[in-house]
Amino acid sequence: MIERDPGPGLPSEVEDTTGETRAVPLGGEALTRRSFLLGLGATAVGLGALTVGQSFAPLGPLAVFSPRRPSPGVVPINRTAAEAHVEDTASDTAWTLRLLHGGTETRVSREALLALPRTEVDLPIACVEGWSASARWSGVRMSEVLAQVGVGASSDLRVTSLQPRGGYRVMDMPREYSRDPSTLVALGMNGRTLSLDHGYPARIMAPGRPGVLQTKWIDSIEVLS
Ligand SMILES: Nc1nc2c(c(=O)[nH]1)N[C@H]1C(S)=C(S)[C@@H](COP(=O)(O)O)O[C@H]1N2
Ligand SMILES: [Mo]
Repeated sequence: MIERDPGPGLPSEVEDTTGETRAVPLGGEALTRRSFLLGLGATAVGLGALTVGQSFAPLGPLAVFSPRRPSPGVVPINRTAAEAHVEDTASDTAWTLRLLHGGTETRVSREALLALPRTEVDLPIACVEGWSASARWSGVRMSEVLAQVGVGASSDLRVTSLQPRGGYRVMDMPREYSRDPSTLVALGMNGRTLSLDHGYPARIMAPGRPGVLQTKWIDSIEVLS
């Protein structure tokens, strides 16, 4: 299997200041049909806009001519909201993030999350299927979310997805990640609201973890210890 090291993913190490997204397919990658359409969209802007809506970021000249990143593209969608059976639950305006801590549950609306201090980080999604793609993510630091319910950042967490079943429904996050200032409950990508397929209403983005742990469509965050 071909894998590209995404690096430690620190914000300073990703030179994407344009807000553009670049995918680097590494061969042998089973891109979804939608991702394929996204690729087409890069050369046919009108079609792309119609086809992919929020997921599409127009490519500028820098992306085309950059010698270091010769393959312009977008962040592929590993599994769509439809495929994960979350279209209804994830687009429900009554959605709340459920914070489970010390035997209690606190529900935080998306509006309330948006009202918290916002952080932006450049982080790659590195999928074991053989691609890595960087984007600028905006959201609320995990430490800030935990602080809302009086929980210290240095906590072991269990994150669940709205996804009803499947191996990526539950993700454990050790404290070294939850306390990292780059670990976000992400609400936006490349200057836009997160698209449904990229994890709306909220997803995890953490540095130095494989794509499989960047949980989309968050339902709950449980404080384990
Ligand atoms: N709930 C959920 N989260 C998920 C997945 C999933 O199938 N379900 N796929 C994971 C994998 S394998 C990858 S590589 C990334 C892809 O994120 P993207 O689709 O926004 O690029 O999401 C991760 N988060
Ligand atoms: Mo992945």
